[in-house]
Amino acid sequence: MLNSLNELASRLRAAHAVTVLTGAGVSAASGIPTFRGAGGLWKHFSATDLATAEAFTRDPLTVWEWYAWRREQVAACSPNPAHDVLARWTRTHDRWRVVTQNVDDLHLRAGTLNLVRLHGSLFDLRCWNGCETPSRAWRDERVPFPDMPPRCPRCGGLARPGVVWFGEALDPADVASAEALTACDVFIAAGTSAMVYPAAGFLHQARAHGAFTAELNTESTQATRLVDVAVRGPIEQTLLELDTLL
Ligand code: BV8
Repeated sequence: MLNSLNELASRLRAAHAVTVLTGAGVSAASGIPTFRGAGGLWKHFSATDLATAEAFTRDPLTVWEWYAWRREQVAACSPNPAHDVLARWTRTHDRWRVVTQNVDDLHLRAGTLNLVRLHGSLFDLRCWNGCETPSRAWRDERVPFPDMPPRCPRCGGLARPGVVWFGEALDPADVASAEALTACDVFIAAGTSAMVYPAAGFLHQARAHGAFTAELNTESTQATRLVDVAVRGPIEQTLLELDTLL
């Protein structure tokens, strides 16, 4: 592990542009269950069951109860050293950037600059009826919600979570920002199973741009065979170690 960490550190020391794609593994040490790990399930539903427009159409209250449960978890926890190291990197290196699949906003709370949030936020809401075009998200950090399910303040209709559900397109502006950041010297897949697209595709694009690629994860993933170095271990530790080598 040490030589792949040293290899990655020497590449980072020489790098101008660095892009880190993060997943649920980065928030695990904050107490947020990952999607595929233990505890990722809510009642007996899987994330891919509930995180769809079909599930919301069928049973909006159950889907809202799941999102309310996740908001309460996130509100009760704090960013961990993995978030802190990445946030400092973005503050001390203009072209070191974070692209996240996480909807917990812990990167924001850690002070990450220029964060690209691919899948939205648990604390943004939108109108389910689309009473406004283009639909604009509004911020709502109240935990718990005074009334369930939450309503659109504009039309009184049902509100929906401001996240990107499976089968829904990502915001083209976020995809374009992330794609531009694949043109980098070092691309790191951090705490992600690299199973969900288009997010998992950015590693391929970075490789095509000739970036040095690395994976930080406790176990091997879909991305392991694609990267130049794979560093095994809890990311809240490996990022701290890596940072001391810079
Ligand atoms: C779309 C928000 C089309 C909601 C999320 C190509 C091939 C195959 C399938 C597709 C494809 N293109 C599109 C698809 C379909 C689908 C998809 O990818 N399906 C997968 C399941 C195969 N993609 C979509 O539906 C996307 N939309 O394609 O639209 C379209 C286009 C135009 C017009 C109309 C439609 C939308 C995808 C976004 C879905 N929303 N989240 C919510 O959160 O409620 S995805 C959600 O799941 C997360 O955001 C994240 O992206 C993903 C979970 O992955 P991870 O974050 O990686 O978490 P996971 O638990 O899996 O892994 C954790 C990892 O951490 C593990 O490896 C573990 O070992 C590691 N770990 C744990 N602890 C630690 C650690 N590592 C280090 N340290 C630790 N301590």
